[in-house]
Amino acid sequence: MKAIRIALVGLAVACAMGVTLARAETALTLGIVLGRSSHYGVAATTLAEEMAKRSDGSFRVEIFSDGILGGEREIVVGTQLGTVDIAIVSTGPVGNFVPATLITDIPFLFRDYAHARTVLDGPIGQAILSEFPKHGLIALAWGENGFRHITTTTRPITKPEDLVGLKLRTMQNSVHMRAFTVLGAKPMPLPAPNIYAALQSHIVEGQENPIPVILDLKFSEVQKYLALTGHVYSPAVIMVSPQLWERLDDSDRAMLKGSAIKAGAAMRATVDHQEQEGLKTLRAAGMIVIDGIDKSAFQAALAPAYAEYAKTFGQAQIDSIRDSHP
Ligand code: EAX
Repeated sequence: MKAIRIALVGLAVACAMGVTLARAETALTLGIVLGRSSHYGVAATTLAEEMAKRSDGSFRVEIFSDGILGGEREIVVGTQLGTVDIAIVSTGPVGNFVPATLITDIPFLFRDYAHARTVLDGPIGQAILSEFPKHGLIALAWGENGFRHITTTTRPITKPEDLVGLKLRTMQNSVHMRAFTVLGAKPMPLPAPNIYAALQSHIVEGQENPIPVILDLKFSEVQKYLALTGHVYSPAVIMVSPQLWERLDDSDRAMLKGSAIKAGAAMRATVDHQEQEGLKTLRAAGMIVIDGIDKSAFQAALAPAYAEYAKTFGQAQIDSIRDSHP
């Protein structure tokens, strides 16, 4: 009893002297499928640094990169279960959990990066993020994966007809898969960590991804052609588990959200940089880059898919995105 009294007096004295008692350190698990130097890695590192700075070191974010926790689908499941605290993933597989994100995956919906970023940071994009909690996920901010292009092993893609019969790895995304089926390809959905081996063993003849992903996963080692189709703008989402969110007070929630927004901005800046530099690197690695592709031919060939998207999402909703201007 006497010892407790002494401890309490000591605590009172310490508080009176304005000594702030250091909070116990909280370690948070963050999952990404790409490497530390990728746009996902930069976002993860930015978020970790921001959290450490804003919390005086009481939050330590442990980054599990390179698909150590599995593909993006597995990372999202882990976030729902609470085994993953923070996830930075493309919207690719997210539509299987939060259908409201699927509209952003429609081919040729976004004109350019400025258009996409304005829409996602505006009311339409924020409304989509607000759909996550009802599906067991807390979305804090949009990141960015980038405009997707097609790489192939043997046949260069210059027009829609070149896709006919092509075994093409896609994300586990129904909007993407429908589009490539309508174009005559054979979509094979695989998690990102499996793409390289599938290309190397010719299980698939091609894949489609933004330049930063093509760089990080070293597809130039197993792909000869890169067709700059830019057929889909691929958003990324920075999300946390409900279990973590419930444990945080309002101040820590604001800190985490602010750190996520900063991470999303760093991700976009990295995409800008890697898009600039990436083509030089990929050409130097031996890839044959096909530019000047007639995107209107792909859009025309996608007409049946667009008719289905209009039924699924509503033409008005699609037009509200397409017609938005920065
Ligand atoms: O999010 O799976 C994909 O093609 C994604 O673009 C990649 O995992 C980065």
